[in-house]
Amino acid sequence: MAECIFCKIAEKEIPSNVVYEDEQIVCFHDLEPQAPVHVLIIPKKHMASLDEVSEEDQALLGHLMVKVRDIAESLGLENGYRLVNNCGEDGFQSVKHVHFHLLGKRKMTWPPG
Ligand code: IU
Repeated sequence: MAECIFCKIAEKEIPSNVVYEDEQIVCFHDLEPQAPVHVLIIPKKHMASLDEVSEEDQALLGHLMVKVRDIAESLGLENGYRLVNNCGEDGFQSVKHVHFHLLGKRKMTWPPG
């Protein structure tokens, strides 16, 4: 999608600090980290939010989920982590391209803000 900043990151039109990449997904460091480790995991395919995915995205999103453990391990998160998806206005989603925040290396609290 031409104006999507995360599509541009996925296509390397905008530089990012990439942690993991394969043919379907990219993981890169968040520009404004909210924890000692804070990366974003995105599908390369543009999808605006989890509210707008379709059945044909099932394998891609399943692939992304299965890779979370490997990415967390590569970042030294053996003590646990939090995986977050903000969806829509009430979910505080600011970038309209599906992304999962992977946060770690600090003790999280609940409920989230
Ligand atoms: P949100 O779930 O849409 O609210 O989070 C978007 C995140 O994307 C947020 O943590 C930003 O710091 C992050 N981000 C980034 O890492 N690089 C960018 O170019 C932009 C946002 I725009």
